[in-house]
Amino acid sequence: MSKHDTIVAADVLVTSPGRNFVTLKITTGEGLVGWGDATLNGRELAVASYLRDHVAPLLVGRDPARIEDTWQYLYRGVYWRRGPVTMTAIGAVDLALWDIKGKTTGQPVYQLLGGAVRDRVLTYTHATGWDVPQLLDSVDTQRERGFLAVRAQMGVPGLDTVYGVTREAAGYEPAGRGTAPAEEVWDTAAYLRHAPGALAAVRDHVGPDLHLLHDSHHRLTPNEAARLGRALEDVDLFWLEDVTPAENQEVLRHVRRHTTTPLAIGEVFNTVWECQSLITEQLIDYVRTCVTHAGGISSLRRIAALADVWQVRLGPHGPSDVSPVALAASLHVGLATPNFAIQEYMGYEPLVHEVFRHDWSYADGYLSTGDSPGLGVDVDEDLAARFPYERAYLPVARRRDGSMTDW
Ligand code: CS2
Ligand code: MG
Repeated sequence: MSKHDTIVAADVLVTSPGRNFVTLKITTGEGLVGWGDATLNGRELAVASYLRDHVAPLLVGRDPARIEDTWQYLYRGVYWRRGPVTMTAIGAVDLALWDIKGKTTGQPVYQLLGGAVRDRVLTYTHATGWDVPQLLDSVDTQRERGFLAVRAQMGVPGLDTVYGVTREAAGYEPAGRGTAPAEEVWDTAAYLRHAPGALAAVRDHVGPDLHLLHDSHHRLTPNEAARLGRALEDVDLFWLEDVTPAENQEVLRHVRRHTTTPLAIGEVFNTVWECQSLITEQLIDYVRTCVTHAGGISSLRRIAALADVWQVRLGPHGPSDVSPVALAASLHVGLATPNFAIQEYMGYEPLVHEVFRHDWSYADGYLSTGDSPGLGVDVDEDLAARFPYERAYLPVARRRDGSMTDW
């Protein structure tokens, strides 16, 4: 790319090969294309509009090489800072510009981030089971696929549905298609009576070596979280995730006082500032921020740097609603970041891999990037166009008395 190359187009692709994805395509005058994931599960069109209607016109004519200046321009210039829509849009621009810079220099992005500090990235995937035997089977399936770390989620006796768990052996899809969110009934007391025993059964089944993770998905009060963390200490979890909503971060002090079970929080965070107290007060062991929803590679590196000062490690969010473009970006950060611990990899349907062709790969419990210039992903636009957006929502959770609860 010559010094005078400029952005000539910024287009937004919304496609739904089994689930909705929003992807930003930035094109330069010299024909270079960069891709960025802009998917925000359940609110996809908000980000698509933010990009199409407000950001794309500002990108045309800009120097694609000025990644940080573009990030600062879109973050500090918008006035209405932070939040998932704004930061997912900025994240998509950031990913696309890093992709272009890699293609300009002929280097995979991790080389531009200082080169590899590891050869491959440890990953974990999901095991779910409505009852304990089904959960053990699901864990075994993932172990047979070579995973060294598995998240275990289970049904709860007395509840008809539990988010993240299916009654069939198949994995769950977070967002359900339809014109309104599914309504689920949640009972924390029933969950707390059941989860410790179910997770202890998994640990007994798999032995001491498999890394086990569990996601409480924001559902507990601080004291419930403290009780659960203490009850799980002998299960030796790699982490207990999102024990309680993290708007009020001071409450984690109570949890931390009562349990040494490692805590992971951050998948719903959008900037380093939301992570700040949890990191500097040592209230978490892992920060879960996602390379898209937290504002891109440039932003995730800032979070990693702050976390490193406090010996907090990264374990970025990587469900099916983070596209293969974002997973690639997260892996490039993972290869080049010393305190990157583990990458979530829920997996994708085969069609998604066809739409988003990528050079990253899974083997024997680890994910590896390729050495293609940029992020190593290309979008089959013709194939993507065959799957138009379909309205889908994440469920909502209510207590048995009908009141809304966190999830
Ligand atoms: C979950 C996600 O993977 C996880 O840790 O918290 O499945 C989350 O529920 C979805 O990404 C929401 O869209
Ligand atoms: Mg989670």
